Amino acid sequence: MARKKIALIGSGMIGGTLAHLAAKKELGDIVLFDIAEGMPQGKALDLSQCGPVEGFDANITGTNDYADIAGADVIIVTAGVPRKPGMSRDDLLGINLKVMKSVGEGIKANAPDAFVICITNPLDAMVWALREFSGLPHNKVVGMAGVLDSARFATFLAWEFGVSVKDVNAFVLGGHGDTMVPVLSYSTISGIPVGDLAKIKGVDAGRLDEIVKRTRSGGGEIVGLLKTGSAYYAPATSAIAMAEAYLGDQKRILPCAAYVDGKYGLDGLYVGVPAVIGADGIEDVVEIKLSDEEKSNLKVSVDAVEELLEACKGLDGSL
Ligand code: TXD
Repeated sequence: MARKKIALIGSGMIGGTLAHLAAKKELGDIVLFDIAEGMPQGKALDLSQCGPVEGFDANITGTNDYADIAGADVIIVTAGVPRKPGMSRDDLLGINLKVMKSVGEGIKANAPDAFVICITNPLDAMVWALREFSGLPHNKVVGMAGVLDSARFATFLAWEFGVSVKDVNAFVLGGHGDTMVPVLSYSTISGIPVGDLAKIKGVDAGRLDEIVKRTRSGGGEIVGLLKTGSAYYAPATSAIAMAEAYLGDQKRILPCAAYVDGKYGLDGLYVGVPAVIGADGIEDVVEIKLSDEEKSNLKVSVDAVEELLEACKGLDGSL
């Protein structure tokens, strides 16, 4: 059986980390693509030289030519620009929308059978646009945010309760951004609902609220500390978990920005929901019961995503 091929569109901070993780785990051969000339080639060379030390077997190459992603099994997209001081959200949207157009066309022409994981922000709108521009089936295009947001939530819960992070199963729904919905009622520690353990351990509701707020602004907290960029280790490892679920037909239920049409009362848009990832890509979306408050929080989040989609349609007439 031929080795799998992983194409990384965007070879910046997350792209480089993705390549390292994918190589270490020997998920397949890796192609780093970027518009910056020399940079993906340089990173590929540097990463290749980790092989003898770390003992992994993967061919890692860098390119500026979409033809080199041909036949990719998995594509992870981080291409785009980050928001810079003075740039409005709409400015960012306009620039990254154009990037999604070129990436979508590159995928359509060269690797239409791939499972595509989008990471570029604003995530819920970019994954939708990438699907539109690539023309791939909805089950083969997904956004990464929920795995990361739940990992942040789980980290903060583990710290608060003084337990191993391995035992925390934290649950986040909705769009990636300030309106995301960390769902405490579905978050457990070794199967014990967080609310119950909070009572046992004397953690009050106000403290849990603070953890939810910190989760919502988890990305911003890191940007504030790094000053020159955003998080990349945890985003990369989260996307790799999704890629592994697909490549290994694992049927994992992971929170992802998946296409939802019908469930949760939604009418064809990408938003964070628990989704089953297996060999067919997104094989199912799990519709869980929500309290009235969670429902209304999800609505706020979905409204924010819809607003972004309208803005995208205004910026590109083909959408
Ligand atoms: O949870 C999530 N989804 C996220 C999203 C968590 C963290 C960061 N998130 C977003 O990922 C972030 O807001 C960015 O939109 C992406 C990528 O973040 P990264 O930190 O890797 O950004 P870099 O280092 O700026 O890398 C982006 C690369 C850079 O090398 C550019 O030259 C390249 O993208 N780029 C392109 N590549 C291909 N094609 C085009 N058109 C292009 N334009 C820029």
